[in-house]
Amino acid sequence: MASNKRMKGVSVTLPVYTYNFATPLTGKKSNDSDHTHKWSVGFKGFHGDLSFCIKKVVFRLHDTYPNPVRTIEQPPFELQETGWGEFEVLVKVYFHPSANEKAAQLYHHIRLHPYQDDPSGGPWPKDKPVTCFLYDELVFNEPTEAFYQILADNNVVGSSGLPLRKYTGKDYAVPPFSVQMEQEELDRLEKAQREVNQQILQLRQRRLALEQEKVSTN
Ligand code: SLL
Repeated sequence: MASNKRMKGVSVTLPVYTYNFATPLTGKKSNDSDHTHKWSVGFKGFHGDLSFCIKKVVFRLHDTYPNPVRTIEQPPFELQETGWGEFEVLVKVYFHPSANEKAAQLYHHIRLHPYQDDPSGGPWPKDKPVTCFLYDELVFNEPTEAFYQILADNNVVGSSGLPLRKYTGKDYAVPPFSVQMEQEELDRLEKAQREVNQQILQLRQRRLALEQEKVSTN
C-alpha cells in the first residue's frame, strides 16, 4: 500500500545534468533569418531513463524566441532549435504527482562558441559540436514512503549512478562527470587549502618577527 507519510530525517540525492550541443549552420539560409547555429538543450540523469519520476521538463528560452516556453513530456527531455546568441535557459523539472514533490528549477547557459582551441591543438574544427555540461543534484528531503520506494526500485538510493572512471572515448555527447573527476576536484581543493594555511602561517611568523624587531628597537 503506497504511503504518503514523509520519512523524517531521510534525504535522497539524484545527480543530474543539463547539456547543450551547438554547431554552425552551413548552406544557404532563408533571407529573413539571422540564425548562425543549430543547437539542442537537454536534461538527463545518470541512472538511465528518468521517466519513472519525471513527468515533464519545461525549457524557458530567451524572449526573442517565438513561444519561448517549450514543454517536453517524454524522454529524451531535449529540445532542438536554431539561433544567433547565447543565453540562459530556465529548465523546470516536474515530477509525477505521486512523488509529492515541487518542481525543481535549474539553469543552463546555452553555449554556441568554443572560446578555446581544440584540445588536440589548432583551431576548433567547424563541424565539431561545441558542448556544455552542467552538473546538478535534485535533493528529495523527507520523501514520502511511496516515492522513496520508487527511488529505491530504480537504484537511486545508495548509488550516485556516476561512472567510476573518466570517459576517454570520442563521443562528444558523453558528460565528463565521474567519481574520479569528483575525487580529483576534492584533491585540488585540499591542496589549495593546505597551501593557503601554509601561507597564513608564514605571514603570521613574519608579523611576529616584525613586531619583535619593533619592540627591541624602541
Ligand atoms: C545576446 N543576451 O545578446 C544574448 C541574447 C538571444 C538569442 C541572445 C533568437 C532567435 C530568434 C536568438 O538566437 N536569441 O530570433 O528567433 O547574445
